[in-house]
Amino acid sequence: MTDDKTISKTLSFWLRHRPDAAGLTLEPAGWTDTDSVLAALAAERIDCDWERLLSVVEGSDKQRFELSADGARIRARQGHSVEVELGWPQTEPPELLYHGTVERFLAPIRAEGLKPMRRHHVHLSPDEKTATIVGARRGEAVILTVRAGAMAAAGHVFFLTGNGVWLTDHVPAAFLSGL
Ligand code: HQG
Repeated sequence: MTDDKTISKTLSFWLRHRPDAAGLTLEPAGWTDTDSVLAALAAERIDCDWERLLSVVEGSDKQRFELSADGARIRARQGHSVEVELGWPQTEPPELLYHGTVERFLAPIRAEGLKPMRRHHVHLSPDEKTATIVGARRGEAVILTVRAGAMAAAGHVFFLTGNGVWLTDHVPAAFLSGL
């Protein structure tokens, strides 16, 4: 049986980056038809019926996916490289947010701040523990502290996703400590 991680990775790839690879079309807010996703999984010989999909969505450690109330549509909550307007509310950030990265990125971050790289936004964590998990995906985590309150006072805007990730366009190095 296909494991949950394979299903989750396949969904992330299609719903964030390459809907065309599965013959899917995303609506402006990133939604697509759940039945089409199930059909695309079947076409890839990935063993996943509706119950399984629901359990992958609900069991996702980071709550990466969201189903519409009637289950007819599904989307990724964030992390897209395709153009989507997710509509997360602009939210006043706490005084401090955190970003987990690794040593080898510190020199460019010092020079140009945090950039979205291949995503639409810079992703920030509400606490150091979460940032450590994010950074550790790439090696030994280095935690940068973001003076989010000061950024907001300077006119930067923040969005809060349904699964607690803070998004912003760019964090200038002047608002970072730990570099
Ligand atoms: C780094 C995962 C060079 C940045 C995670 C990071 C998170 C720079 C990498 C979510 C830079 C981008 C987001 C600059 C930033 N020069 N490197 N100027 N500015 N970077 O994956 O924050 O599994 O796009 O430090 O758990 O690591 O996808 O962002 O190391 O929640 O659901 O460039 O993705 O969630 O990497 O992770 P990413 P991230 P999912």
